[in-house]
Amino acid sequence: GFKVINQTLTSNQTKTTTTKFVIKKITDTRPLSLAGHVGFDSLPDQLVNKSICQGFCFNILCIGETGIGKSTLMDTLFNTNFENFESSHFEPQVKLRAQTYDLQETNVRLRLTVVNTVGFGDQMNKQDSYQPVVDYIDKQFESYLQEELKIKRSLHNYHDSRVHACLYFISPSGHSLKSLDLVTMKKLDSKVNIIPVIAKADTISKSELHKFKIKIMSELVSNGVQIYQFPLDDETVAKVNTTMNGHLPFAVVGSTEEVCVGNKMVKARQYPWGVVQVENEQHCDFVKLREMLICVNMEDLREQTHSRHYELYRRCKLEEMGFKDTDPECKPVSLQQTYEAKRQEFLLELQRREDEMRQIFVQRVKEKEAELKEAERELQSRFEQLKRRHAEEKATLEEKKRLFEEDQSSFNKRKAATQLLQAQNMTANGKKDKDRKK
Ligand SMILES: Nc1nc2c(ncn2[C@@H]2O[C@H](COP(=O)(O)OP(=O)(O)OP(=O)(O)O)[C@@H](O)[C@H]2O)c(=O)[nH]1
Ligand SMILES: [Mg+2]
Repeated sequence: GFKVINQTLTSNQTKTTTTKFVIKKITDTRPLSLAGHVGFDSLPDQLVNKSICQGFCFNILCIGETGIGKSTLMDTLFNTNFENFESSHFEPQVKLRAQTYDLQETNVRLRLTVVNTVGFGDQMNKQDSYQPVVDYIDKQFESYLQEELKIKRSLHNYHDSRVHACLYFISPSGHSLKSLDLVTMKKLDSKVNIIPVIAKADTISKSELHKFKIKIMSELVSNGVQIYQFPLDDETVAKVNTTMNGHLPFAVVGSTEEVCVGNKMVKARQYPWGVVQVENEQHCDFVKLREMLICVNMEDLREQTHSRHYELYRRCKLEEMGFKDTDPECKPVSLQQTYEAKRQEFLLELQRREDEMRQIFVQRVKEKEAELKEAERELQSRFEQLKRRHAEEKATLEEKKRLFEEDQSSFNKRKAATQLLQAQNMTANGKKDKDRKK
């Protein structure tokens, strides 16, 4: 089982062509015939039984203006009465309302979640009307991813809330798509399987409807909006799916009212001029939608959601977190390696920060020390100055004291001299008087 593969390699440096032989071992698998019945041909049945046992889950998101017929269509599609709340036209923001129901048809259980937009298209500023829808879809992906990333996962009984199909209700204007429709669908086409439907198709004439469908499809194409295409890989449904892809967007009519047509009660809308039968393919595409959405492609919608839309979300999210399958040189790296590298990076960063903080601390201490020294120096110099001034003042005072004492002593001397003089004068005068008396 060896095979020689002739490979031609172009060397970059020499720009010459060299030929190299690679010997590759081909995996040894050979067809063998069985001598008798073994039993693994029951594997598909085992799978079916297991799935029936587990039950199924399907989530539909209905996007459309208030009162465009979302709830009526859901009731008509599933032949039941879901809880319906009429929305007001005065919601300040677009919201989403999700309700989950357990349905059963023969022995198949289906957990169905219907999510409706509330107040879509009602605000004056419709710039961010798509955002709550995007957020809702992402949030469901995120919950699933978080469950997947858990150590103890319980995906087998996890209630998968990811949106499998998005019915986008186009208003039957017969004119063209609104910019809100295009912007919203463009924002969602990589996140969800979009199935556009023309709502209340009984309000538009046959010829107008035909032109309207063509116009919508060409607008979607020219704006690069990718809507869900019914798959062609399964031969058993390829033919019907091809035909149905050509009928998009489906023009639908919803009604829970029953009208007697012939001798049968049928779902219909009754008008003064006639009856629109919901399940009559001459009247609208309701049956086509039900057939495609529920009977033929429900599993593909579920699968596409997981393998395309969720996969994209997961990839972007993990890349955002820094995980990659290959390094810059295109060599494969494992999760473990990325984790180790990240850990190392984190530790280095921690070390760097610690060093930085330590340096800052040392710097601060130095600064404080210098500040204190400066203050001490200032105090010292003030003290010296005061001491000097004190000494100077003392000297001046002492000088003054000395001068004063000098003054005092010279005064005293003069005083004594005067007193002496006075005394001498007095004695001299007394002698003269005595002499005169004599
Ligand atoms: N002509 C016509 N009217 C319809 C159709 N489907 C629903 N309606 C009517 O439109 C009105 C609103 O229908 P709903 O199904 O409540 O619309 P909605 O989109 O769920 O409305 P909100 O949930 O309040 O936003 C009702 O009076 C329905 O009878 C339809 O296919 N054609
Ligand atoms: Mg409703």
